[in-house]
Amino acid sequence: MLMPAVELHVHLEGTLEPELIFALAERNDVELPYTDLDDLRSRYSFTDLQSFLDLYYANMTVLRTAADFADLTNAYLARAAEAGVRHAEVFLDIQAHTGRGIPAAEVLAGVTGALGASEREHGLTSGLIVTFLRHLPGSEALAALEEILALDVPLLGVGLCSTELTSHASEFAPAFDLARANGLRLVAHAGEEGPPQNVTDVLDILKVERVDHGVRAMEDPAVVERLVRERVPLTVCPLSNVRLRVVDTIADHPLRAMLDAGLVVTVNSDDPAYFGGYVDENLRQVTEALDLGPQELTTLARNGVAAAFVDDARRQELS
Ligand code: ES4
Ligand code: ZN
Repeated sequence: MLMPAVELHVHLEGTLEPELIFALAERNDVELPYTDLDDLRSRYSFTDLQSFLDLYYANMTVLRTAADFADLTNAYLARAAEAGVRHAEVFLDIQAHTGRGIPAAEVLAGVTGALGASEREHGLTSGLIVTFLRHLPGSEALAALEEILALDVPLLGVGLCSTELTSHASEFAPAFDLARANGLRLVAHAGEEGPPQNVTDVLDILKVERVDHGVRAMEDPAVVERLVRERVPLTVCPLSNVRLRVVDTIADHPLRAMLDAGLVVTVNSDDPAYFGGYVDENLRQVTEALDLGPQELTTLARNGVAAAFVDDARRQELS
């Protein structure tokens, strides 16, 4: 199968597999509220985004040291390499860790150490995008970015995730303005559970260069027309959308309609440890359910390369 060479929408904490949760709990003496692996796995059934986020944040308590974050990152990189990924841009919810007392420097030492060795150790290039949590105040996003910038670690960009339903994008404009002033690349989740207007807002107010998910943009032809005209990439995550009930089944996924509309869509895994598969499995399932052919698969691969935040030389290599 034609595999896309890049992954642009994956939350590092969403790659935390049940086995690693138990191993890290043991290493760090963290008491888990699950009797065993099967008990934990039985909870991976979600009714909406929030029901997933509750478990996702709870499981992060096992991540405590730089070594834990390095192990998590290396496990993802190894699995991505296996899927044929040659360039990955990974999200990190830094506030979910600093908020429970883990210093940003500890988290970032583990993550950036592993990412910095990704080419040598796993054969893929990578970049880090720190994602602000939309359920927390915009002032905390700004403070988090100020703290990270002072640490002077390698950083590709910033993003925005968590629930779209309880805040306005404008709250995060100061953080995104500071990121832009520091030459960082900008992305945001929008149009996942929220309406098409949220997609317009992150483009106009936060000036993002890519939209994460964006599937609900399909409800507004004017928004679709703009995204096509401006060639704004949308990082779509099919299995995530099914598991979080954004769409009913994989066969109902709008990916083919999005391609047919001329949108610059890519296929990604989001939180693969929770949603039933890494990027290869996402692609396999949409290919089968939507009967995608070589033309669509080539377009998806090309879109990924075009949407990646890489220099011209690397883009050429990935093409
Ligand atoms: C997320 Cl699927 C999804 N949507 C929004 N925020 C997130 N954080 C982690 N996964
Ligand atoms: Zn996401």
